[in-house]
Amino acid sequence: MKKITKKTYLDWYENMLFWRKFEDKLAQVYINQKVRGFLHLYNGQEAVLAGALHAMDLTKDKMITAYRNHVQPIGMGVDPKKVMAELYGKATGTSQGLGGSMHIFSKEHRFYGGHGIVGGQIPLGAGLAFGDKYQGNNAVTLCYMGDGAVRQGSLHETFNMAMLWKLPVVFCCENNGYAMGTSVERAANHTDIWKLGLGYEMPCKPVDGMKPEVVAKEMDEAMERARRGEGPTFLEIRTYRYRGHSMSDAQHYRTKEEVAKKQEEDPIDYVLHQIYDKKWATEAEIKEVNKRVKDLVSECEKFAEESPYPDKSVMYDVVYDQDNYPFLPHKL
Ligand SMILES: Cc1ncc(C[n+]2csc(CCOP(=O)(O)OP(=O)(O)O)c2C)c(N)n1
Ligand SMILES: [Mg+2]
Repeated sequence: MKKITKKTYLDWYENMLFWRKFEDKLAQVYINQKVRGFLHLYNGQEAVLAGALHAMDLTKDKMITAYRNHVQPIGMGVDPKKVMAELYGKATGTSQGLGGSMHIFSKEHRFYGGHGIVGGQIPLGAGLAFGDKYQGNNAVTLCYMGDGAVRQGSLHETFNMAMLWKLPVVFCCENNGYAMGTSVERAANHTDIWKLGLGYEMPCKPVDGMKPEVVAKEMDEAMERARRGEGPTFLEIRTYRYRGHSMSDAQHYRTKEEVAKKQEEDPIDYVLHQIYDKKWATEAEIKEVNKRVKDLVSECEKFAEESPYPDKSVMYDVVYDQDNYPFLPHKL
């Protein structure tokens, strides 16, 4: 695995803080109705992404996830200004403003969405891995899903084939405790989600998702296994989402005290403590980082605000179009 150094922690702090503040900004502009539709935020889960990115080979590995998908593409290298613009529905967005919150996508950065159907991305993730194996690319796909998605049939069908064909994929369940308002305890008679891998003899284990170095280590082992041709791994990464399922969630299913208790384990505070403990940065240096983060978030907001909406004419350019399937008169 790439070494975890002072620079890793400093980068983790800056990136995770940026993701957090980027999403806080989204929550704010959503309330002001600049961003519409659904909005599912990632606050609290940042260490899962930070650790995974450390283990990935960002020159060739792929990532796919569900609808809680704004910061992952940024981690993969997509310009955050374009992600913000996509959420605003602006022409400068990652999908020209036509995808919106749940559908961030960048083929160039090997980020394959952004999927609204719970569990829908699981077979697609295996498909990406199948493509890489078939073409001999030695790349690995990281396929995220929520604790709700693991109860979908698509996971089980995919696990079977992924093991049968030893596909280079890491299945990563981000167990944040809830699927909308349904807790893991209410959804199934066992709460050790990682054990679902046992039925397929897939290597599997639970992972502390609040510490990026723990995630990085487990993710690295899984990715290396896939790279050696030994097939998939299933990790249940235990984390927590601080905000509601989406912006319209009144959160009657949990108490404020529960959320506050979990926030005591905050992954960004944790990384900052490591930095201060080891004297890797002074308070003044951290203040500079905080300012950089704040400025970049403002830059993203300004870019999105000032960008134009897509021209109405593109509406018909992005629907399915095939010469011998002429039901719709496109390109009016
Ligand atoms: C097939 C399908 N069923 C139901 C829904 C409605 N729905 C949207 S999100 C969600 C909960 C999923 O929770 P989880 O997988 O734990 O992901 P999280 O939101 O916690 O990230 C449900 C039931 C859907 N989008 N797709
Ligand atoms: Mg969940």
